[in-house]
Amino acid sequence: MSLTPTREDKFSFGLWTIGYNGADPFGGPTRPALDVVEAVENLDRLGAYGLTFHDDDLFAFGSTEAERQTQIDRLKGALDATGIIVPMVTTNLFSAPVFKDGGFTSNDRAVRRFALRKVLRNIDLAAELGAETFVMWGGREGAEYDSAKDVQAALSRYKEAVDLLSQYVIDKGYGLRFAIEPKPNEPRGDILLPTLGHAIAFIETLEHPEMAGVNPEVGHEQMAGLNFTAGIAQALYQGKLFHIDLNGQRGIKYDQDLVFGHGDLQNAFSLVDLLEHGAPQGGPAYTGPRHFDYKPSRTESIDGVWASAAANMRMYLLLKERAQAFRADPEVQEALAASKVAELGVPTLDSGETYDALLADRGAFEDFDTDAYFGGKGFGFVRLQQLAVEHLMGARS
Ligand code: DIG
Ligand code: MN
Ligand code: MN
Repeated sequence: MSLTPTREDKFSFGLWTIGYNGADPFGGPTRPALDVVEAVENLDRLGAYGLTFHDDDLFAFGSTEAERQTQIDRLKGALDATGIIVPMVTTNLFSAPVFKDGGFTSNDRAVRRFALRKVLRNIDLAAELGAETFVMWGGREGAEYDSAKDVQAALSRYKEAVDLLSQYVIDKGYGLRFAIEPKPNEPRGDILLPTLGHAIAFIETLEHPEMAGVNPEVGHEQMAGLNFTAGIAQALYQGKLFHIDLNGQRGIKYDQDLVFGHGDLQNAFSLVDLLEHGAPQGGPAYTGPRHFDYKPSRTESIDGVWASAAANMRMYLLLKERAQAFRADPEVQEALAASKVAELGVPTLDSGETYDALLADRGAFEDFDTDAYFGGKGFGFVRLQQLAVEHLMGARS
């Protein structure tokens, strides 16, 4: 397997990631702004296939019509020249002061109407550029104080917004789907729809739930202490993994947005194994973009920025290679069988078996030997985990 990224790997990057200038709450920029044409040309050079962006990444909030169009035309020129595509577009409803209490769920109705107009316009641009996914990260939707936000009303307003935008996409005939991106906190003390579980539950309340899925980010679920791979498995189970934000996070702390795999490496390994081999028939469970939403560390020069972009893709390909070896290892297959992992896929009831039949089956209860599980019938999970870690470490091939 090659470790050189190709378009077929479907690696994409946010313009705001490689364009991150290093500014944080405790210090100003350490790097100059990155021009979109330079970004596209370098992503092409590194082997990526896509660029994503917020409207404000491409043209500053408050740009004139001419300034906005100039940037759009420059982006289009770079895309035409390189073949890089725009798989996803998203809207910045979190940076400008007007959004200080959010966009769709600001307590200020006029701000909510402005936010809807900003997104409607950005949907047109997304469709014009051929994007398939429209991400909505409600970074400012939330509160610091419980009494300041009627969460039930906020959910109603969020539903109202997504229902309107969905109807707009339907009426326009755009090939777009929405992907809600959860995050538990930061920048708000508590963000609405904090985990992918909350988001999936919310989607079921929409008028067009089939048009909405999730865009889970590794670090965001892990900021909440959750297992990202298990969450992705549920998103796949419910047919709602419309997009994914890959990065790294080292425990429950501020959103680090590290290079993919530079945080919880074992969970990154199991995630790649799931994405690449987790379909019921064993094939890829997810065929969408492998999108990196990370921040090149503030410490890096522009050379370090491109090295970090390459690192994301190399980490994914190395983990994909290790996952293939893991699955191909006869001892792993034997350990999986000993751990009864595939048996969980067997229905608990026989085909057509009723609860009456179960109640009549003495082997299921009256004659079932529970004592055998004391000191015996071990599952061998630790052996299986050791094999996985050894493959991850390259100690087995
Ligand atoms: C942060 O993780 C968010 C924003 O960067 C953006 O709105 C979204 C797109 O993936 N991720
Ligand atoms: Mn993040
Ligand atoms: Mn993200």
